[in-house]
Amino acid sequence: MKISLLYPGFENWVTPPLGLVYLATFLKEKGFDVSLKDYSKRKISSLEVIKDIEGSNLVGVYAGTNSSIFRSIKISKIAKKQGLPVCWGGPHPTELPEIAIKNDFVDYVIPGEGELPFLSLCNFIAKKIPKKNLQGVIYKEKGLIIKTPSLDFLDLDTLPVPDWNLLDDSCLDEDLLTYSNPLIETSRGCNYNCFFCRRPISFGKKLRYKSIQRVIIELKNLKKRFPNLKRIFIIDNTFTANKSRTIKLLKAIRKEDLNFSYTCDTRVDCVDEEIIHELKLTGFEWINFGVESGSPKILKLMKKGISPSQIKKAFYLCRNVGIKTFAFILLDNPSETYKDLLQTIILLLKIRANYYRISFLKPFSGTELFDLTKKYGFTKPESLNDYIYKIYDEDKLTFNFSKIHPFVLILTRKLFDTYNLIKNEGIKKTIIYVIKKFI
Ligand code: B12
Ligand code: SF4
Repeated sequence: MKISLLYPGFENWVTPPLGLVYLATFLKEKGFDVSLKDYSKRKISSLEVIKDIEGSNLVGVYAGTNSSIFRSIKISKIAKKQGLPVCWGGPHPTELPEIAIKNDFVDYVIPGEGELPFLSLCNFIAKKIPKKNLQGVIYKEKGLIIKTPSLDFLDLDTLPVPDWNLLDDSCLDEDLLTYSNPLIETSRGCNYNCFFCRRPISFGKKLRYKSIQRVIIELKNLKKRFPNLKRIFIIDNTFTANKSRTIKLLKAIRKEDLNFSYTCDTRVDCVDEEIIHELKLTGFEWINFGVESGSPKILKLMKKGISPSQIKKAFYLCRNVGIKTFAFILLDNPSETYKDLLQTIILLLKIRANYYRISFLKPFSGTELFDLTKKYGFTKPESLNDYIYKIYDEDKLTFNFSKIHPFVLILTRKLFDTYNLIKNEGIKKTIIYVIKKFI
């Protein structure tokens, strides 16, 4: 039985599909013949897809939450035309399985963690189990949508080490070999409650860690597969959430001759002087923080659980040791006023991040934010077209939940985007100094 896993990617850049590498490795270990194709950095051609899925019994497609979904749709329609069953997984069907399954080019949907449910689907297609034994899979039958019982979250150490050799070489261009950030995951889940976030809903509120030994094996494997690799992006939701485990892991990494530089995501309240020092020693070049807002009122509304002083401290600690900082900010929050925006701008100037990424709030289904925005007339998307209109581009200001004029919000974003382009640190410092004088 042959399974094709297809990653739509983006037309202009490469991001390695870690989720599909996991699925492919897992199924291969279970004895299935699996191929993994990544269509990044090119237009999707029907001929290429048809060739790739030839002889397959099942096609699995990653479906994301932004414009790449159009590419997932295209791939799925091609596969369907070839008479093959199509299964969707990834962030979009995880959030809105009932919309994903409505598409006539999708036969099965697997929300959330994919390994065990996809195995059950493959076993069914291979006629090893009856349909009634499917688990964690949603499908259509006689016009009805059938939801099978969901499965418990996995113990990550039971998964095989991702086999990066399964990744189709066609996307491994210069970017990946020398510059881009292959991903590594050392934990899944998140035990925080930020009101806009689906992560704890999709992957569980309990943090599940891989053993330290296991993470080291994965890092060594990456080095073997991509010998010129320089940077690694650790995609855990909050890499430093458990201080003692993080420090043990960092010390273990330092014992190996890996010579990578690293980027991770974490929270400002999950770092202190000691952790930052350890991260620096291990080769961390960037830390991405969810700053979200400079207004205590908005931070409270978001249930972010952090304060402006914690934000300032975390950025100060990083700057002090020379780790670059990336600040994620969310604007257009319900009840956000000009005063809140000003507090945010002042905080952003004070923290002197190396990069600012301003997004406009988009309510994902199932979140507390989603319930709140119903009061503002926001409704759940009813169809894929509705979803695409409402959600797909976080950079667009589709709504106006705040009390701030859209022009001001867009201008704020544009100003920080422009600031990001300035390479000279001296010029940046002067700009911030001058602006601070005026406000
Ligand atoms: C790396 C990353 C990216 C990278 C690359 C994504 C990639 N190659 O997968 C880039 C930079 C492109 C990116 C962009 C965006 N991202 Co992003 N990204 C991540 C990040 C940090 C890691 C993704 C990852 O590898 N996870 C680990 C793997 C194992 O999980 P996974 O990919 O979800 O795969 C599992 C399941 O989803 C499932 N599965 C996946 N594919 C398939 C296919 C089939 C057939 C089946 C059965 C199952 C299945 O099985 C896998 C194993 O269990 C996550 C946060 C996180 N920690 O996961 C955010 C995250 C996925 N991104 C998010 C967002 C919002 C975006 C953007 C919309 C941002 C923007 N402003 O444009 C875009 C949209 C991209 C897209 N196509 O969806 C959100 C999604 C929110 C949601 N809807 O739930 C997340 C959860 C971050 C967050 N906390 O909000 N992202
Ligand atoms: S934003 Fe980050 S810390 Fe907050 S719930 Fe989501 S993953 Fe967890």
